[in-house]
Order: sequence, then structure tokens, then C-alpha cells
Amino acid sequence: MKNRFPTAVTVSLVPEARGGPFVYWDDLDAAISTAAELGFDAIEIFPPSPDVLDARRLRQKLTEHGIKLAAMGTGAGWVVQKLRLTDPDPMIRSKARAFVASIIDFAGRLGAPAIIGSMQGRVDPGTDRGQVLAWMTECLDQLGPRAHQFGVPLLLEPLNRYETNLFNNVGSTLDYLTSLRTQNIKLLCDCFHMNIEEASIEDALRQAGSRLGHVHLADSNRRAAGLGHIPFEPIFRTLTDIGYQGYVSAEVLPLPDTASAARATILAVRS
Ligand SMILES: [Mn+2]
Repeated sequence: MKNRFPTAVTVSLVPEARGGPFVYWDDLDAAISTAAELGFDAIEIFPPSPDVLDARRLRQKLTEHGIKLAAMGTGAGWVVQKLRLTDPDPMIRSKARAFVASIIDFAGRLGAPAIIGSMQGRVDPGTDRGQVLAWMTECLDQLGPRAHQFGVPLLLEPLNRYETNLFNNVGSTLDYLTSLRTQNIKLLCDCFHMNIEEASIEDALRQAGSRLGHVHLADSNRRAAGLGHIPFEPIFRTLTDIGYQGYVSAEVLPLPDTASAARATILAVRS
């Protein structure tokens, strides 16, 4: 049976991210073959850095199993190295930017976008919000065109208030994006964060419209779609209405176990 939307599933290769919303862990080859068998169209990789990956081998594995790379996360820059694109320390900002650039380059060669989630950082107490946004702008105006060279966007993900105070919802993030020189930044909308921050998930998706570049499909409790209390039918209907062509990617906890979480996602997308 064909998926109604192209589907992806997350694979973490970062031991320090243990407990995070990743369906598969550690063994990339096994994740690729299992995801393909279950009917996923792509995988989304969360690597410690591009250095641990062999691009040629990865491409070969993906081709062998008939699936694609949907996107690549940059969060290990924060989780492992404590880098943030908006850190008050210019050295840390510059390292953070180089880290994200390395993922843009790696994923870009495989036709996939990089994701900026936790690497956006936050407005620390005593730091001026305008200054933090100016640092972000300087950074995105460099990294957006870098991604463009590969014909892919750069994805910016609003996160819920317990994870950042910088970009929390679609409306304010869209306003910010229009202020940039680069128009190559697209929104990543994550249903788990939206369930906390948006008045209406559907209205927010409609507002994102053509700027929507990627969707993290997760339920209210960050389990697979259908295992919490978000009604997904209106969400899928809205995605169809706005002509969304991107991935719905299961960035969810491996609960009750990896196999069940993966299967629940495929079921939710097909039903
Ligand atoms: Mn997410």
C-alpha cells in the first residue's frame, strides 16, 4: 500500500541523545533495511557529526533498499558539544555555524536538507533578544545560500517553550523569516511542539503554506501518531489542502518499543 504522504523515520547515532525522540538507534544499516521493509520512504539521521558517516556507503545502502535521506539533524552540536548559533561567545557561534555548515554540505550532497532545532539556542537572561536575533540573521543569511547550492532548503524548527524561548510558534517564526535576505529557509513544523504552542495546529500549517518544508509527526506525548491525543485526520487534510509535498517524519520516542512506534506511524499515515 502506498503512503498518503512520503514518510520518514528518525535514526540517532548519538549515545548522548539517549531518551530522545528517535525510533532507531546506533545501527544505521539495520535502521535503513528495517525502515524500508516497513514501507518508509526515507530516513532522517541524527549524527554526532558528518565525520562518522561515509557518504558513498550511505548512498549505496539507501539505493539498495530503495529509500532516501529525508533530512539530517544538527542537534548533536548542542547535545554533545554545547554549541549554539546564538551563543553570546563569538567563538562558540562560529564553531556552531561551522558544524551546521558541515551537515548542510553532507546532507546536501545526498539531496537532503539540514535541520536547525536546538542549535538555534535561546535568549539567555541578561541578553538582548534583538541582539540574539541579529546573530541568528547573520548566520542564516550565510547558511541559507549554502544549502541553496545543493538545491535544498535549510529547515528551521520552532520548539516548545520548555526547550527554547527564541522560536516557539509558526506565526512569529514566519514574520522573522520574511526579514531575512535569504529566502531559502523553510519551516519545520513538529506536531508535538505545535500541540503545546499553537492555538490551532491546522491554522498554523495553513499559515506556513508554501514555506512548510518538513513535518515532524509526533503525538501529544511524543509517541508515534495515534498513540497520544492529537487528532491527526484534520492535520493530514490540511497538509493536502495546502499542497504539501514534503515528508512526514516520525520523530518519536521508541515506545512501547522501536518496532511498534515505527508500525504505528505507517498505520497513521495510511489510514
Ligand atoms: Mn522535531
